[in-house]
Amino acid sequence: MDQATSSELPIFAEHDNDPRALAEEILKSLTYRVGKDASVATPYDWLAASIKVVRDRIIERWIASTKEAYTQQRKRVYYLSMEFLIGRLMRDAFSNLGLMENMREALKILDVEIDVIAGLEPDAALGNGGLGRLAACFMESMASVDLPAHGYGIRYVHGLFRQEIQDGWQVELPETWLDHGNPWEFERRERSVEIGFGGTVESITSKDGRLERHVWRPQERVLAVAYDTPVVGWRGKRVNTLRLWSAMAVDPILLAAFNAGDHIGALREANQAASLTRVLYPADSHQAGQELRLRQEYFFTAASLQDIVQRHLSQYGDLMTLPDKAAIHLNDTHPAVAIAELMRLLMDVYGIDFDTAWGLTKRTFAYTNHTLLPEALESWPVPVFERLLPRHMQIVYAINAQVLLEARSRQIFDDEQIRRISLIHEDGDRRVRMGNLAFAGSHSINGVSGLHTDLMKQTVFSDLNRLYPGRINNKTNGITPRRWLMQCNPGLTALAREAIGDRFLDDTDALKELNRFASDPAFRDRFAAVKRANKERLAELVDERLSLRIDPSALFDVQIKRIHEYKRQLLNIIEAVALYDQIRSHPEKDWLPRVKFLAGKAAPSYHNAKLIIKLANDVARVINRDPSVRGLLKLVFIPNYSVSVAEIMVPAADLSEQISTAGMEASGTGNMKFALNGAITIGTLDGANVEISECVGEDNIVIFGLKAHEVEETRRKGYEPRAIIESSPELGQALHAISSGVFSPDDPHRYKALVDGLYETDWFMVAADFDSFADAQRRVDDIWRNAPDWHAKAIRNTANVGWFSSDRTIREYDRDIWHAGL
Ligand code: 26V
Repeated sequence: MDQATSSELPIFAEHDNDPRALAEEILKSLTYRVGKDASVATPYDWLAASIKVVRDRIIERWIASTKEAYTQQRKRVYYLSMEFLIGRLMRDAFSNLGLMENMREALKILDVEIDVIAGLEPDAALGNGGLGRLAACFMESMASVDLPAHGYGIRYVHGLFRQEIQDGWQVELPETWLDHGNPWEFERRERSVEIGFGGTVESITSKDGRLERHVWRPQERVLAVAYDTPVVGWRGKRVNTLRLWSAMAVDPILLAAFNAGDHIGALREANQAASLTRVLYPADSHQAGQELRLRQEYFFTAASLQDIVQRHLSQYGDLMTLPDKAAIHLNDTHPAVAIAELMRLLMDVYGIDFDTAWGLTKRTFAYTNHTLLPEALESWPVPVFERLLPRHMQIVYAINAQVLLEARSRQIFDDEQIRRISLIHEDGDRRVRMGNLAFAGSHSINGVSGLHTDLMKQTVFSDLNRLYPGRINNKTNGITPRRWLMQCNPGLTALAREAIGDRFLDDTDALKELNRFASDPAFRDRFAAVKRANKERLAELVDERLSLRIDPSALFDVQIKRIHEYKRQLLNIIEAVALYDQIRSHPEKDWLPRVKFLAGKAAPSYHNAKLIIKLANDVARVINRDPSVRGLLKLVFIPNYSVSVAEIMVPAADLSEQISTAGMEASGTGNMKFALNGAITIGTLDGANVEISECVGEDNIVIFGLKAHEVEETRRKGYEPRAIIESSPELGQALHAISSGVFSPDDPHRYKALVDGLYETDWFMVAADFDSFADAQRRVDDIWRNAPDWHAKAIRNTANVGWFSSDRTIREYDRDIWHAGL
């Protein structure tokens, strides 16, 4: 390219990034931008001052990147997501700009320890789990591979709740990430847009009685105010924008006038408006069902679409070219109402006919599905949808008529299949199926792992896939290696650079060169030393937070993720109980010291998930205090799991637990983070575990349990968990201990219903997989006994999972879906 690229910054002065110059700049920043003198500055002040110094450098590249997309008329990607689980931004920004070490030095000159102030930055926890973290990794990768992209979402005042463990139970407390201000965001009042809700639809007819157009007259209006955060790519190549919308009353003064001088009423209304973006919904497996959730979805979607259409029109002046210049991506169905909203804008505002609008819409949108769990598939009761979005309801009906017409004309579908294709679920209560809307309105529908995509074709979308063949495609998830290797594991990064040079920093496939070091005893020792140091850091955290001493030479066995029955933390805990029993009854055997770590949040309304947390804590209390265990087994539940906690736990893990019921975990991304950091996976052939196994080779992963098709067959033929439990003494004893109150003497029946559920239904096949899991754990023990062999396998994990970089994933999205010309 000979045009101005984002790295050429002719209009800006050169910055001096020498530590001394940076130190001076930080002092100035502290004085003039934070308004403090060094003698009274708090660590928070130093944090703000430091961020602002680096921010200046970011802003310049940000402006240049924005200009480049404009002048080069580049196609832009718009990633619409209800969640962006970003975590901290400081380390990310400093390190992607290559300023980490100089800033460390600069702060040292000022007597400030960078790690101390870095620890003060709150996590931006604007997401629940996998889907939100994926959006954050994608934002970083899109900037890193130089793709002009905008993320659109919601600026929740309260992110995912803070979890406290009180007496072993999860207690949810509000999260307040904005308390000390947010130096990364820029409020853009000038980009505010009005969003309507409710009201009526007027049909305008021409003189000759022909229907001309529809005018939606909303009853309520809320202002969406944009807050922009720069997203810095690797080596500062490009800086993209994450635009989060915040809700506000349209105009309190006007409101008051409108309310005929009723100021209290106006205030109440203003408050109500702002409450729209107050809090993130904390359930990630259950259809929320509340109207507020649908309001949130429409609010951020409509604001984003106005923004996108406005930007396109101001640059190109013609909506016919929208699909050539804009790719709008739906991160799950949460923003799927965007399809109806774009249709409304095209038809009602810009006067485009239905057929043309529908063609443009389909060419513009693409949709990613992230779960097959039926209870997580979104649908809205028609009466709610209609009351809140009357015009969109009409448009959904019109789209549905078109889809059903196409389906019927194919003459290959029976009535039942036609019913399944319909955007409206008609059995009992009528509901709008958001998945079907997203499918119908997109040219591409992708799953997030090979297995998940296959299952999508066979299950939820089998009929739609027959109606619109070729739309479904796979894009196996990825993770950003900047956060999940270079930043969280500087020791391993330094060791790899020494061994194979720097190429892997730009292309993780180059990690393959580490394979030849797997058999090098000296390298293995250094690899083991890095792991050991990471484990010591985690042990310190456990001591600090829980006053519990753990031995860093023990095997660190880690399962960290949302608490869900399908993820089977229960299987893991039951196995710990069985092992505890074995250690006590066979003290003569050569048991290996093991520490089992669990962490994760449960949806506040998810009874069994919360009970599983309590069980983990009850079992931990008993095992950790029992002298007859001689410290050979410890169970640790780390409270308030977050991105920042993961950044400490992932590099410290020896064993990665990825043990979901096969067919239920769409992909998993934690599995990739662990493997990249040299943990061995114990897992089922579920989600991306399948592909991890292919990459690292069967000898370097421990696979157990039923396969997805076997789970399905077993269920179909009639699964009888009781018989299985009765034939497995280890399992039977462990379950008996749990249900009879061995771990809950204060309330012996606490776990009775939970355990009875395993005997009676066991939907997640804990019993079916137990023996296989326990055997697999003993295979893990055997590998661990041979330390050089363990480390060789661990090295091969790091070496062979470079493919799971989200840079690769993003390039595939661009190649097959967005066509933004990478
Ligand atoms: C559903 C709902 C329902 C309404 C209330 C709020 C809410 C929030 C999230 C969800 C969907 C969660 C789906 C999800 O997170 N799926 C995960 O996506 C990861 C990224 O693709 C993938 O690795 C995980 O396997 C998958 O569980």
